[in-house]
Amino acid sequence: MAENKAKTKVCSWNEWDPLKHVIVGRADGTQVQAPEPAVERDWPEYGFPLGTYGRLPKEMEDKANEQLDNFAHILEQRGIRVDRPTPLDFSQAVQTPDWQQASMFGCMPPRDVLLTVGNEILEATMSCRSRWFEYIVYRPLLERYFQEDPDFRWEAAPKPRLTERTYKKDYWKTFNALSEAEKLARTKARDWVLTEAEPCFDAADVARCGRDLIVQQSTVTNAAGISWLKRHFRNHRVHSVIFKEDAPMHIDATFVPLRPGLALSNRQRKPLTPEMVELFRKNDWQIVECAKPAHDKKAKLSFCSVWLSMNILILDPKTVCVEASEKEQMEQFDKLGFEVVPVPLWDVAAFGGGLHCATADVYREGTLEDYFPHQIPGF
Ligand code: ABU
Repeated sequence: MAENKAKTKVCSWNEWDPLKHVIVGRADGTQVQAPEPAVERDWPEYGFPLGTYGRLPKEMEDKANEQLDNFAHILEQRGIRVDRPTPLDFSQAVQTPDWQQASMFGCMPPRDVLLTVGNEILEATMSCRSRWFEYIVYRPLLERYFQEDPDFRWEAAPKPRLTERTYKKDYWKTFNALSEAEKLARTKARDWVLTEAEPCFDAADVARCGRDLIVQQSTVTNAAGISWLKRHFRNHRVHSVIFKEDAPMHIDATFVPLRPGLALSNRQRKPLTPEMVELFRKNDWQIVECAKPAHDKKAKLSFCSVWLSMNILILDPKTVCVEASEKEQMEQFDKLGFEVVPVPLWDVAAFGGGLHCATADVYREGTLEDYFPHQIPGF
């Protein structure tokens, strides 16, 4: 791909303004992570039983990269500037003074690490030891943006210690033995693997709607992380939300704002909390349930769900990229008045996600707006 010499402007306030510049991840060297308190992988059917780890198969990596390169090309053909991260050797062991971790993860879902709000890009804390150093793959880009855009605010949330205090001991061992009802009871109690010892969040738990940031508390984002975001984004209203899902991770396959007045909601992870319904109702937003996903089970070696069907990239309020196998989801967007751009990306699922996960906004043409002038006290 020819190097793009265009000068940079960093700014993006929401998920739908016209997209002009974006980062697209790469599959190179992605690992099935070594076990750690935050993550346990157990995929004996695919050669990775509990306790084993290592690089995803080369043929899977090649297919994923082919689809990511094609996605980047589709965006460039539409005049959108695309930047890519710089992979590291993710098989290497990493350590801080507090812990050692036998492998890293990869550089596919930039959305998990980078949160763009206005002219700021915030590096998220992350909550897995294997992903603690992942910000490094984006540093060449962020350094360049910093040099080229005098208004770019480059921020990093406090790096968490991720000691034993950060995690509930043996959380996944007991969780996996629970019934579905017991798992959902844990969700209701916001009782997941993270303690509240220190702020932790992934950027992909945030849905941006101008002055309002909808933040999901999840297995990777704790209440302290949301509190940190509230204190950091003082000119925004940060709403902490949960959905009916047993092990939530990232809001972008559960609740997706599409354009002013319209949002897409997961048809299974419901009902939404009353405060959330009320906020959207009071401000004349319509919430529609997503279509039926094309796949009935997770992709091979993927920790992401079939709800990647609604993990879309909005190019502007009338145009949306949808994974190419998701026929019903594409039809729904067509009926909602969108031009649909089909993008094959299912082979990327094992590398951390779908079209929204695979990207991070650098620039969308638009301004900060208040789409929710009528607020709900205490929410
Ligand atoms: N990172 C998005 C994946 C969320 C999900 O699998 O539902």
